Amino acid sequence: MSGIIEASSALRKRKHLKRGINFTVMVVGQSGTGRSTFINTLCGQQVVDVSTTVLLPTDTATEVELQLREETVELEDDEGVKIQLNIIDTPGFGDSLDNTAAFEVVSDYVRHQYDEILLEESRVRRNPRFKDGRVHCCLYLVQATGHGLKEIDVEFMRQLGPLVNVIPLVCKADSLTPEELKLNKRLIMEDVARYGLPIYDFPFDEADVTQEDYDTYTYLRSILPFSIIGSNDVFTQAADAAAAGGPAAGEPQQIRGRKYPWGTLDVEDTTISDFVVLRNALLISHLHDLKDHTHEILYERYRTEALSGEGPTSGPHGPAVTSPTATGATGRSYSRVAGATTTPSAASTPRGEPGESSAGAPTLGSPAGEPSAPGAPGDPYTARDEQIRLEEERLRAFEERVQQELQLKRQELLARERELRDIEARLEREAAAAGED
Ligand SMILES: Nc1nc2c(ncn2[C@@H]2O[C@H](COP(=O)(O)OP(=O)(O)O)[C@@H](O)[C@H]2O)c(=O)[nH]1
Ligand SMILES: [Mg+2]
Repeated sequence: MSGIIEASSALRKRKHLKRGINFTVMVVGQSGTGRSTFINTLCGQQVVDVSTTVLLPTDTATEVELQLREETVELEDDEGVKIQLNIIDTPGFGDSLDNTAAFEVVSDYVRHQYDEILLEESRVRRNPRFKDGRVHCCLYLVQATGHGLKEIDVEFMRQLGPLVNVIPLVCKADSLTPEELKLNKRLIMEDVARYGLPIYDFPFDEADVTQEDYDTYTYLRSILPFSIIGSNDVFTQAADAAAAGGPAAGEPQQIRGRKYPWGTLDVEDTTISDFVVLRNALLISHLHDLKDHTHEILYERYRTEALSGEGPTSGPHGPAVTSPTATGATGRSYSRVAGATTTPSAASTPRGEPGESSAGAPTLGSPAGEPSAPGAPGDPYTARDEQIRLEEERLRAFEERVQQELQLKRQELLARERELRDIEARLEREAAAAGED
């Protein structure tokens, strides 16, 4: 079946061959589920140091700060297609008793990227160096338990599903027997259906796809959630004599695997996990689908709601994320700023109510018990004022940026003028010296 996935690499757009494709994936899951190991496995290199993803407890014992740690890796496949893979790890996720704040950090980050695009779109002159930081896919790691989803899983997918392409994974698939894994997958999908969780289930337009693509889509849907096995270790071992098309029998072969007392397991073995299928879908066959879905459906909905001032998506989300700070040669790190997580309205407007996943904008006058604006629960007038305030804030931020740009341009011109004057003076001096000779 993986042949079908590989064959559909024809879907890839050739124009990206030279330029490289920018693709952003966020990996979310409770600590210990194997997030970092999965990232290293996906990238085929040590991108995240497993031992240094230390959890930093904050002032209270039950609160653990969630960090968003971004790394960029350049991947190139055998056809020379380059992918700038931005991968965001989420150390600290799910480690608090109350995970509301962690959900907010993630959703604020996603919204912030949309806000940046919105702002960029409204510029008279585009910034040629603008980087589209939108998250194209959020891989959500569900613990392999043999049961269905836990409350934290349901809540996360419910809240983030309308904003970003969430794909559920069952991690550490090697800890379940094949039957247990099958049951685990079925129970997870039953929960997804029961709670109406808006996951990315490889949607497609039947009228628009070839038979081959149709088979790929339906196959990918049928194996959701993808089961994965991760490893940080690469071993050299003799190739399996039965391996068709691979190195000759007996020839040493590098495998990324896990060593057990009874033997070594290859994470790329398609008979024991869906890792290779997932990697191909993510980085080859469905990379553009994920990007298109992000732009055409998710961002478009966000944009409509933000500009019409409707729904929970309105309002700037900039303060949620600190500006990027260098964490080394490869990456950037975002961490939550205490006390400056969201604007009051964005934080207090309830999100993720059942049914919210549809494009319909939830009303601003919030349901009972949930304040829609500070100090005035459910008051539509206060909500309207709040909305106006947010719009004003957005405009102010925009104005500030324009001012900064102007200032920069002015300084550039002044510097240029000084340079020209210097050149002029030097030429005059040289001419005078030449005259004296
Ligand atoms: N059995 C098994 N263990 C795994 C797998 N992936 C990661 N681990 C182990 O789980 C532990 C936590 O992994 P890590 O990647 O640090 O998890 P994180 O806290 O979610 O980033 C480490 O000891 C890993 O070796 C897997 O697929 N199977
Ligand atoms: Mg980690």
